[in-house]
Amino acid sequence: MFDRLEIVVKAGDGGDGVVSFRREKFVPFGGPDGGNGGNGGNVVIMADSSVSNLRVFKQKRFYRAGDGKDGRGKRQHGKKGENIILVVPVGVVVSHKTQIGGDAVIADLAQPGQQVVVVKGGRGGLGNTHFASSTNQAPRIAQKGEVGEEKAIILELRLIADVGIIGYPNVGKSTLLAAASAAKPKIASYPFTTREPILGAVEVSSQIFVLAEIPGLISGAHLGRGLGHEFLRHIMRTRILIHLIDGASASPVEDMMQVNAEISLFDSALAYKPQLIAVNKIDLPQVRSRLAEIKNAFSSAGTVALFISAATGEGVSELMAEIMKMLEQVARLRQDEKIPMKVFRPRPRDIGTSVRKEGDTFVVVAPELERIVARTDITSPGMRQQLKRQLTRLGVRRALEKAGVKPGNRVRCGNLEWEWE
Ligand SMILES: Nc1nc2c(ncn2[C@@H]2O[C@H](COP(=O)(O)OP(=O)(O)OP(=O)(O)O)[C@@H](O)[C@H]2O)c(=O)[nH]1
Ligand SMILES: [Mg+2]
Repeated sequence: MFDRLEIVVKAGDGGDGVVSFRREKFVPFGGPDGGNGGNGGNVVIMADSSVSNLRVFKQKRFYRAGDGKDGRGKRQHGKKGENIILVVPVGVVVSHKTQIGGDAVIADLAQPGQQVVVVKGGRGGLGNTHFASSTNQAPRIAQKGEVGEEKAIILELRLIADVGIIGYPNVGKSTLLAAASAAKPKIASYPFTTREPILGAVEVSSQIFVLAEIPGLISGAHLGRGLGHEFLRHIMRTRILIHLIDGASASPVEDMMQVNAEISLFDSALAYKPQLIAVNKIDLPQVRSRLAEIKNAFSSAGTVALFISAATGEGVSELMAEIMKMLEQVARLRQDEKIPMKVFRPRPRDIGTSVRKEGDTFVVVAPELERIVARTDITSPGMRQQLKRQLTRLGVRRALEKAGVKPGNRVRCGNLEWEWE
């Protein structure tokens, strides 16, 4: 199951604006008519219930939206670049790698149709028409298109189940899922029969909840043992856990404690998730004969256990009714909690201006200036003039002077290097 992977997305570059003048017979001074470049396309990620896994992203890792076309004369603006929409299953959490390391969540696509723009296309440059003014009627400047953003994006599929069944291998999780829902998981008398989480819908007095079997929980699962910790992530999304225990085990209470220790090692928040303990396989004579003993052991440990036989169905509907009650309680508790469903787009935080020296060159780090520089055609005197104004406006001039810049020194910002004057 491919449920966490990284892709790289690149938004389209903006088209360049152009310098052009009207040329018509018998019109001696045609005005500027250079059009703007088109904006680059965005990359959008959208959740849709028609897909169930992230397999396609395993094959193709790089996605690029269309570039904007350059503007042309006669005030013709360049065409916009095409957006691309990547369709993912419902339940995908989209995050991106931050520069300081680690991931930052961009969106939790928990509803069908929910979408997020992960990288935005570069803006098209303005044509010279835009720069005409009363004092400059024949501007020879135009902006270059902005470069589209590029990001490493992490897609992570998390199940959306209301209730998760956890427990050691072979305790009867699949059998319980099959008994309570229409799901048909494979059942066998050896551990790790179930290798991927399986969902089933459970109906209790005309209300429905989704139940999931979470496979692969053994000691050391949080370290990647057994099937690894892949599936432990899914538990985090569920609202309640059924903690299933094999009644035939030497020490059911010990089993419970070990599994709980394991999940809280993976994420301490899991220790607080509501749990219902169910002891399974009570149809077996050796289990039935020690029911009272097991019950006492659990109550000495401070918990109450329900007793079921997933194989014969004994106690299963009572267990599900109890779960339904717990779900309603949890829902009531949650009503006050604001669950952020809105898709948001964090903006990178500006880290301000700084200047350092590399040999004889002064290197300026100023995110906003870098963005402007990337869009400036430095060969045009008009744009150089504009750049100078921006240097002052953004406080870069002051920072450079403070660092001791003198006319004739080399200064670099982004990809642009020039001589200080
Ligand atoms: N007697 C009896 N056997 C059961 C019961 N529930 C499950 N079993 C048996 O226990 C074995 C394991 O059952 P599964 O449902 O596959 O267990 P699981 O927890 O899903 O196992 P994995 O997916 O391998 O981790 C099978 O042989 C089942 O027939 C029960 O209530 N009574
Ligand atoms: Mg199973």
